Amino acid sequence: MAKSLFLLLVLASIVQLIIYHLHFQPATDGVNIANIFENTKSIIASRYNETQIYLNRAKVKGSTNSYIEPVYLNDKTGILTENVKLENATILVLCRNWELVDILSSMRSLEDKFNKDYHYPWTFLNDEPFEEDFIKWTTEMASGKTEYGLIPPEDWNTPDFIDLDRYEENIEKSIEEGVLYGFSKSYRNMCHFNSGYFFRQELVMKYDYYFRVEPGVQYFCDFQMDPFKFMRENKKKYSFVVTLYEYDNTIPSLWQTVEDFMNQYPEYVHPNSSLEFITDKGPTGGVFLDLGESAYNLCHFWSNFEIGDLNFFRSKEYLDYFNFLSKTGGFYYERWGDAPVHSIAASILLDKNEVHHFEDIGYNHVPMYTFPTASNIIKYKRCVIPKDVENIDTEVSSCLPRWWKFGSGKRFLKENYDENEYLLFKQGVEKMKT
Ligand SMILES: Nc1nc2c(ncn2[C@@H]2O[C@H](COP(=O)(O)OP(=O)(O)OP(=O)(O)O)[C@@H](O)[C@H]2O)c(=O)[nH]1
Ligand SMILES: [Mg+2]
Repeated sequence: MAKSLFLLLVLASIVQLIIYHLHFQPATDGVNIANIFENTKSIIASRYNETQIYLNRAKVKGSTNSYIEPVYLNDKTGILTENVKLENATILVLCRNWELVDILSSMRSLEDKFNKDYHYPWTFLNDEPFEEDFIKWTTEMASGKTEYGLIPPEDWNTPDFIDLDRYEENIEKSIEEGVLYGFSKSYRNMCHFNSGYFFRQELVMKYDYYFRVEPGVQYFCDFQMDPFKFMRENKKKYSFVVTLYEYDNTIPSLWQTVEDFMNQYPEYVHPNSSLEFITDKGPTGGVFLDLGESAYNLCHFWSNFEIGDLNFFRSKEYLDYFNFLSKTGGFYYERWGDAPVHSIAASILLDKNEVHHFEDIGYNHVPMYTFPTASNIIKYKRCVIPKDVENIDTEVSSCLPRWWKFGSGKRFLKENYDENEYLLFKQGVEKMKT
């Protein structure tokens, strides 16, 4: 048995030697095996480099479902590091206890796409005390600390000077005319609060910047940057993702009130304001729209997404503006929304360059979607966009073309390219020149 096994092994070795010999015969037809080997080695090495680049990118992205420790982005190297300075900012939510599931969904989306790398604190405000369950689950979902504030009744309730008969009349009229949320008193309180009080709530006073988040919203792309830092470094005071036309039956006398305000305080209108953005009624992209009677073209920034400088809202200019508007009672005798109120303020009181359009975040608040369309941005920011949805930015109802024309123009926030590929490209261009 042992003998035949030995013979078998000897035979196998001989066969192996023959195969080896045949296979590695020096090439006679001009093919150099050593060269092929060297080439293969260099291809493998370059693939390895690509893999490294890819892995570095993957690290920067910090995939949500990976087990990478939550760490911060370092702008200079693009490599994740824990040495990053946070801004004095909070993510701000106004909502009701029954909106828990929808706010958890918004939180999860924003944590995954942005805050898991930064751990900014969340601040929750409510006109009623938050329930234990609400506090428990939102605290679990947040990667930063959470704070819960009860809005004082004087900041929330309908002001005493409002004539209740006139108020009731408008509620009835709004119902008859089908004004959006025209039936709701709490909606009016909410709009009044969001126009004049959110920025001076006790829990919010310590912050310089806020990021407004509403229940049931979604963010589609990885941020890969700190928008608060962007705001501070670039001296931005207000930012938006969607801009569209307001329903004019919610604000019949708003623009006249704004004109009265501007007449009383002409010095408040910024010399480089975006006034044209909100008053131009010309066609954009060949589209003609009937934009109502007043000089206001109804363009506003959709305020369910906002990142802003709280000190702008706390400024004398803004407070004078808000008080001027509030004392006319228009929040109640009509149904003024906080979106046109904020937008008109940002458009007249600020330098147009202090207002920023974040174009590559990707966002949905029912019923609108906005998302980047350039394939490289979608790829590098790992955007996942629902199928068969319209991008509001290219719809007739978007004011974005007006913003590009009359606001601070189109800007790219972050170049999404691989530095090595870019260097090769530049070298190629140089070569072609010589
Ligand atoms: N605490 C509290 N929050 C409210 C109240 N009404 C609205 N909110 C919040 O204020 C924000 C705006 O209200 P929404 O009802 O979303 O208004 P909207 O975005 O114009 O309308 P939707 O299309 O319904 O989302 C959201 O964050 C709400 O959760 C209220 O009565 N109390
Ligand atoms: Mg909403």
